[in-house]
Amino acid sequence: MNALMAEHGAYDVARIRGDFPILGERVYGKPLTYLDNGASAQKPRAVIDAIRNAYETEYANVHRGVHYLSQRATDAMESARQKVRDFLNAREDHEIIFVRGATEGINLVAASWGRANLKPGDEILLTTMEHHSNIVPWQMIRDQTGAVIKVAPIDDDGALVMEELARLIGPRTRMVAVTHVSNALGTVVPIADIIRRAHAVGAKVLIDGCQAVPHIPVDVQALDCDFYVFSGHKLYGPSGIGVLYGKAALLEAMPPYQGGGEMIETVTFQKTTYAGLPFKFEAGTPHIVGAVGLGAAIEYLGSLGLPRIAAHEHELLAYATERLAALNAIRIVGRAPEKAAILSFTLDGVHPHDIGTILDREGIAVRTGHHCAQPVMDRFDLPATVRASFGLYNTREEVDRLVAGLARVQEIFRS
Ligand code: 7TS
Repeated sequence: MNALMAEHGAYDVARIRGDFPILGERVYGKPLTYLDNGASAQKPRAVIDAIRNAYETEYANVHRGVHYLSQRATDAMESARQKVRDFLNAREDHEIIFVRGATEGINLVAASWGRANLKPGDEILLTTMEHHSNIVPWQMIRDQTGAVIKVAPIDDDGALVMEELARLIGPRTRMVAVTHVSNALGTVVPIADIIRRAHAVGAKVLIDGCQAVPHIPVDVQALDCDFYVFSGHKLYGPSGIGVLYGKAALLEAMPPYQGGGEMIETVTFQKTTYAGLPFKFEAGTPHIVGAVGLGAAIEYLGSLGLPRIAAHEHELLAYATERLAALNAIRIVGRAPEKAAILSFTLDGVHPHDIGTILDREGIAVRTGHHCAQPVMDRFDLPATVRASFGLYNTREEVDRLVAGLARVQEIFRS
């Protein structure tokens, strides 16, 4: 921590909150307590200004125009691609494909890589704690190819059962698609170990990094993963933009996912040849300003230092876990030894939606429901949980407000 402090100074959360205009809003006359960062994080002024500046001063369609503004817009978008490459430590800019979000990134790999590589009986390995967006695309490709889906289980704490996972990786495994951090439980998955085991049998690995990149520095070369996806909006950037990283050799061998403008080299009615990477996978006009906004978000995170953000959130999660555990009748769902920024729980006798509604009246935004991870809910025999998910601007005081809100819920349901 000392080296980090020396580089960036102390982590001044009050000052950092000032970077996020929306945090000054009031909700039902109460200060906003935003604890739904796992769904979408709020945007710092640096991102909002970058979006505004892009529309006001450097907006035109990209990659096709010879005119000045088109060049400016193209440069801005390609500079964002370089920022993403640095952020993930990818080897090449063209290994970064801009997509709509993690969902589209996974669909792209499942459809393009899956159709080209999966045969009947080939196995796709998932885990119980995948978000639906890392389940459904694989089921769709399974149904088209005759591949088989296997599922690695989790234990009562919400940790992956590694011995079972190791047993499920075998000579028929072609793809292992796992989340880096569970959105419903907060579990940090030991992906380096999984990647090693998968590669030992020649399988490819896709990591769903949606819930990881806002909290954990990622180095795709050190990890040696084949694909890594994330969404901009959970990383303090805009919605409608996300990233698929893929190793160049794999992406080059994959057929296009969608056809259209931007992704071609030449077109006749007889035959079309495709553009090289990354454009082969970016059909149509992209979310130009979204990419610029994502680049600004990555720069902003870099200015704070991801390890410092992680340390702050870790401390907050430990504090929140301790305070909630001390409350009567609260059950914390997800107690894996390694967790990031997510606290899921239930309260005996009260439906999560009622808890969410009462907290909302106190200005506290949490998420309630199955969190698009129904297999996790089934595993714990629950219809839903309440989820508080922390971001770089949350404070201990906000945790105290959450605890007071929960006491209020208990009071209402006792009377
Ligand atoms: N993977 C994980 C682990 C996620 O948490 C989410 C979104 C997705 C994929 C899909 O991301 P998208 O940007 O393409 O929609 N998770 C959540 C959530 O936990 N609450 O709302 C969205």
